[in-house]
Amino acid sequence: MEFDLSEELVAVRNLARDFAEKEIAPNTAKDDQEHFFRRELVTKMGELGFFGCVVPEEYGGTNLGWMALALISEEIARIHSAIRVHINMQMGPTLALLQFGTEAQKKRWIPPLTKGEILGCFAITEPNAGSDVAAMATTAKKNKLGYTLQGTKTWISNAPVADIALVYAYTDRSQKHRGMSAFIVDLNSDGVGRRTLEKLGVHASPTGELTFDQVSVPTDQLIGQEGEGFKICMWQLNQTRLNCAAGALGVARAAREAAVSYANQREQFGQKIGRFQMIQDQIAQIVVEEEAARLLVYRAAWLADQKKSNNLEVSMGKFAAAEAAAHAADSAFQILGAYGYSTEFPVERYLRDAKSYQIVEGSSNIQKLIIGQDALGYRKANR
Ligand code: GRA
Repeated sequence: MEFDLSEELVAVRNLARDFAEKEIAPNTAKDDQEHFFRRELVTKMGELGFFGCVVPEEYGGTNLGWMALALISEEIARIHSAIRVHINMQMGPTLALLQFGTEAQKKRWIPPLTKGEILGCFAITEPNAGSDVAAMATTAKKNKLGYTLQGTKTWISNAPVADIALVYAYTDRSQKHRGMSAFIVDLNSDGVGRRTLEKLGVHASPTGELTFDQVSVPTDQLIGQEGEGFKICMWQLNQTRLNCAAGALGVARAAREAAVSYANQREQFGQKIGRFQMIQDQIAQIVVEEEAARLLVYRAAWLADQKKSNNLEVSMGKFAAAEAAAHAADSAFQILGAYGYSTEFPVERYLRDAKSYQIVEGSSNIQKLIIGQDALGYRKANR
């Protein structure tokens, strides 16, 4: 068993840390307050190869692996969690194309997504289909030239700005989840509507609704076979979840660092508040939860790099990291008191952003369902 990062991974981590501290940090507070999406950050991350870690060189990637991607996401989310979301919006369509796309589809979309030249997103969630993916109502009806897409997707990260979307829709409702299909949809097509949605946190990553009113999708934009959509969706979610979990680690770390730093400065009752056992209790809890989550997430990434199935390990890592982030942010908030509540300090943002990790990419309850049913032998997570 090896716990040290290779020299290559240390270099990747340092590159991401440097980028986050120099290029993201100066604008973080302003972008959060103004709900501002900084397109040039996507371009720079593309240039640095951040979207190409699990992409072969022939499509413009670096092939450094899942561990590299996890380290990058953690470093970026430590500075600003919303910017971490940009990574997954490029990765969602890229990963589905890599695994299920034709050679022509890979060549068409993966290089520009990897370079950050076009913006991606993935559209699963609908007003009446969140955790229950199969309850979606969007349909893609076959016509002479391809498909006609009809329906509404909501809470889609990047919906207001993306160029293309990986969209899941029913081609045959009677087949239930076996009648779902996956498409790459050009979001500048006729009949596509977009509406921005406001939310508690993750402000610098725009979120919105996508409406498809009789949108034409050419046949060569179907990913995989008709009816493979649910399988593609579950596969894709397992990959993006891992990276999302790495983002949660970054938020947990940022909150823990803020709590420790403040506890070492603030004096009350004649001593640093870190000297009080109740503060030590809170710090100890968040340190251990963060570190336990990190080991779980890194193991899931390591398994992915070994090309071993890791659905169960990803769910464990995502659950642990989301909960660690939310608890660390809540504890930091409490330790900083009024300075935690203040919008002049970042801890209130950590708390707002941390809460998102308990919801997105499969809620904490969905992860527990996957883990619990696997443990009980009802449904194996790794298959
Ligand atoms: O046997 P079969 O052929 O009928 O197939 C079944 C099963 O074997 C079928 O799907 C198969 N399947 C899988 N195949 C491969 C199920 N899971 C997998 C898998 N992991 N890999 C139906 O199975 P089922 O168990 O009856 O399905 P279900 O109960 O409808 O769904 C299971 C589950 C609840 C886990 C699933 O629906 C799920 O993961 N729900 C959560 C949805 C989710 O994560 N949404 C995220 C939205 S995107 C987002 O949040 C973006 C945020 C951006 C960011 O910040 O990163």
